[in-house]
Amino acid sequence: HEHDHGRGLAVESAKPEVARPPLFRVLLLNDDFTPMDFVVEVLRGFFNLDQEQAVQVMLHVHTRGRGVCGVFTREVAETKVTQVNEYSRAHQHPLLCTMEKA
Ligand code: TYC
Repeated sequence: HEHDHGRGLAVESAKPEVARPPLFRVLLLNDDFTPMDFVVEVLRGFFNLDQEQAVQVMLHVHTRGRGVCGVFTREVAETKVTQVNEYSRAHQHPLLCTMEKA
């Protein structure tokens, strides 16, 4: 049906409730060693933040200990965490990325 928008099997139902997926915050943790510029590059490259947003998040993490890079569905969040941690290790930085349920 053209108004079903692919939800399927609900064409003749009355106002079918549609489940929203659980969301997860992806976090960066502070450490004493990772260069600030590297953290900014990670935030720009993996989380699509512009320079100003990336510096703000990096400084928040630096001063508060942890900070949110973005909020995603489980699979996207897991992929971000893995890719950021692999990238940081490949560059020999101890930067840690993790996730928690929003
Ligand atoms: N604390 C680091 C420094 O002084 C910078 C830093 C910021 C490291 C954020 C990790 O998630 C981080 N060079």
